[in-house]
Amino acid sequence: MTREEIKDLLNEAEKRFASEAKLIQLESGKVIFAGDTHGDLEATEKIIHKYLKPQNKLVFLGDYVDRGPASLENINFLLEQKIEHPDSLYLLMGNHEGHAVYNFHPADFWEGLDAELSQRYSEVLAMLPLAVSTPNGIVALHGALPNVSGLADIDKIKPGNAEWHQITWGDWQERAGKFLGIDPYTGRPQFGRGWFQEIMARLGKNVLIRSHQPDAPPTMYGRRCLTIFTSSAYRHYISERTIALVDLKKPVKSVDDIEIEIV
Ligand SMILES: [Mn+2]
Repeated sequence: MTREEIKDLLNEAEKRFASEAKLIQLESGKVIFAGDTHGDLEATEKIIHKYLKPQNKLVFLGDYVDRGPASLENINFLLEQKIEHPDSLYLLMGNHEGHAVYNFHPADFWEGLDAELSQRYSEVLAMLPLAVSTPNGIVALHGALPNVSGLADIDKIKPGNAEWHQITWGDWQERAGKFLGIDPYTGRPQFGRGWFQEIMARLGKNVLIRSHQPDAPPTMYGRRCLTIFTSSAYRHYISERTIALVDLKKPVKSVDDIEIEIV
């Protein structure tokens, strides 16, 4: 794509995201959740070509850029698809889309852009929605659960605030406790079983689908927390790219009610 084409794409995407709430409520059909793709364009294309259909909703859980070989192509392809299929495809925000909001290094995608494009990608990607809710018991987001009193509060979360940081940067640990501190090596906030149970009760949901943490156990907290990851960029942690398929007609009580597929 030329520079002018990229700027046009970002302008169009910006208009689209301006009309979306931070909390996306899906009502019917089959929902396909994809985890972090991190510059793995091949994974993204495979999922889009197989599942982007009128009867499906497709949700990507954030982290489209950095780490993998084709970050620019991956995010541009997803933005084009979003503009073409606004009611079938949803792109949630991950911590890597918030580089300008909360800086980190290394960030090969962001560090490879010039100042003008870096600013435009930052402005547009900071508008991405933060979570998905389904009527059959699921909440989905990038990392950990935010300290909100109910689902409606998610719409009030602003990039950079405490709840935004919990969603986009938060890790889960399979042990007791609520807030377990900041990991000294990664700087990521750590949360335990007590936090999971308390916030899930406030949201009235059974299962959390999230990504962000490729070395996390795939299921935690009595099979109520599912971590999927959909990028080859983390092959040293995970050998398979996973996605999750959910039929909104069936109640979801645990991960056992969700279909996991390898792409
Ligand atoms: Mn992440």
